[in-house]
Amino acid sequence: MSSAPIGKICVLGLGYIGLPTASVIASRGVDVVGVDVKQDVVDCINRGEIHIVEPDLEGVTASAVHRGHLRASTEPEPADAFVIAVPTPFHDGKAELGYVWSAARAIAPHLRPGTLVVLESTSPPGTTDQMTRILAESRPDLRFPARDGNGPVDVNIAYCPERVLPGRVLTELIDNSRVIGGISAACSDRAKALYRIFCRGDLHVTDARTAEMCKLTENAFRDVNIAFANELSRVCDTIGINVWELIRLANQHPRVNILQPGPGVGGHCIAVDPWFIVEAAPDATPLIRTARQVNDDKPKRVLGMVREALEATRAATGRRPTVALLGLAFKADVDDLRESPALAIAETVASWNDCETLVSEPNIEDLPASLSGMEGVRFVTDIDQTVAAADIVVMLVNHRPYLAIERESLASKTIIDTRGVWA
Ligand code: SAJ
Repeated sequence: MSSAPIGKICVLGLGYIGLPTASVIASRGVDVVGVDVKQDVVDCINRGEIHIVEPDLEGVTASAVHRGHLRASTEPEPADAFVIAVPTPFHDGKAELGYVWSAARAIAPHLRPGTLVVLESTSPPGTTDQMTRILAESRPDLRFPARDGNGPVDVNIAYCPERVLPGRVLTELIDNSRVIGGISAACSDRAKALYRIFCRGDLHVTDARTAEMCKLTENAFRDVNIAFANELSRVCDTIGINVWELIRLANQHPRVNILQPGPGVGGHCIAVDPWFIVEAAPDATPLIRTARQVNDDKPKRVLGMVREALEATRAATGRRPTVALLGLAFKADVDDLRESPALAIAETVASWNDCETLVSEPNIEDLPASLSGMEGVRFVTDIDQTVAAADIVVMLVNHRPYLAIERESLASKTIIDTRGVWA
């Protein structure tokens, strides 16, 4: 094993995780080359700009680029360490690991004795072992680690999942503790040296499969707990109890901490990762699978409420109702629409074409393609005017600007509050 200093790092994938990671490491004075298959992303970063929304990231990236520590490219190049942060989407009941295998094949020619390879992408248990096999096949001239082997190796390999919360990535990247799962103990030690460059949190060492499963477990834990809150909201609707008050009171118990119901669970992590566990052990996961289904069912229930409110308004006024949909993002104060239940609800309401649909989303400039040009749908920016014009107000995302809406302005409206803002 080499304990040579890590002087140059190549980060593959410049998305929501790879770009902040590359920028933060470069801000510590280490040379970083970030690799992405998209030329426009590479060009954007090389200008010192960023292509995603994340507080404070633009300044860190710009300064790293201008000081010459961060560069982007479409091709990997030789480095002391490679960090793979490419997407691992889930389609048709299976994790798609093609981007990980492509990244492994792309870096294989650049490996040399002493190189460290860390996989950060959310992955099913066994992915890091499989990646090691692919690298070993590509480079028979080098010695690779084995789970139970202690012999000398040329390349160290580890799994280290990210844990950062969108919207707080820069602080969490530095302060959160991390789990590092080396293929061998020596690999973990080498990976620790990499994360010590920028991470102030504790670095907990385990094996690669446990680290892979740990990431999935954290997100499945949150999903199951949100499902509990969403199921409670359904129970409360059925028996006529205010779920927000109920949860607030139950949470006074010293060992109870219920999460918040919502319009469904979105984003590219919590709504996806639990399926990796279900795929790994389909017969052992009735709870995790059901939680996913409870959360996936929530947007349909919200749509049922909107449909009812539209019919009641039409019956009472004899005209086409106006509905205001507040928020499209997958959660508060981000611009990310991926897997967003709010967006899915807006798309369905728009497709009915039986109301005027006013769509507000303070974190984007215009309607997304799936809504723009649809009959009866309008993107609005003035929140008070929007509320004033609506018969039905649907609170989908508790973005900060919505918290200033005056209660009195809602007095004559039908309110569907999926976030408990006005509970
Ligand atoms: N949500 C609720 N009720 C709640 C909390 C969240 O309905 O009480 C909804 C949100 O509105 C959103 C979804 O759940 O639609 C997910 O939001 P989130 O804030 O819980 O999580 P993410 O997806 O932004 O980030 C998660 C985090 N994981 C955990 O907290 C266990 C983060 O630390 C991970 O790094 C990230 O997934 C990831 O990349 O895996």
